Amino acid sequence: MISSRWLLVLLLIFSPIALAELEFRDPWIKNLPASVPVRAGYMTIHNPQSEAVSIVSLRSNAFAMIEIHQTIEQDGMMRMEQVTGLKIEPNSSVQLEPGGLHLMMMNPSEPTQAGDLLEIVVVLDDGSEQRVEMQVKR
Ligand SMILES: [Cu+2]
Repeated sequence: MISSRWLLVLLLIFSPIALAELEFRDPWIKNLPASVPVRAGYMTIHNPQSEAVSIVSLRSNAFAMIEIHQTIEQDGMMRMEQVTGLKIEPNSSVQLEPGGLHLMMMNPSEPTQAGDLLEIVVVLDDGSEQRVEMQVKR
């Protein structure tokens, strides 16, 4: 007979996790020379759940700061604007790609090289965190 303590452990292991889980597809960072203090990061973020999820912040040991930016055209000039709270609707995806939304990754702690795998932490609006490995590409 299973003791109630073991039953509790089994329930904890097999119960569905209520926290938000996003899927991060093809996360990569465009490499730049060491003299350039920022990198841009791209990926497709998919929310497979039935409720919207927002990314409230990002951090990494590999960068001093990470922001979400949107590239916009204004009066024929391209410029970037910070996005606070990137919302991903239920059962849909948001594309971070060159010329559009991107991660602005500032002041790498070490020079980056093509092939590097750099981990970032994505903080969601329910307080949960997800780790994402991003590959540096040329
Ligand atoms: Cu930017």
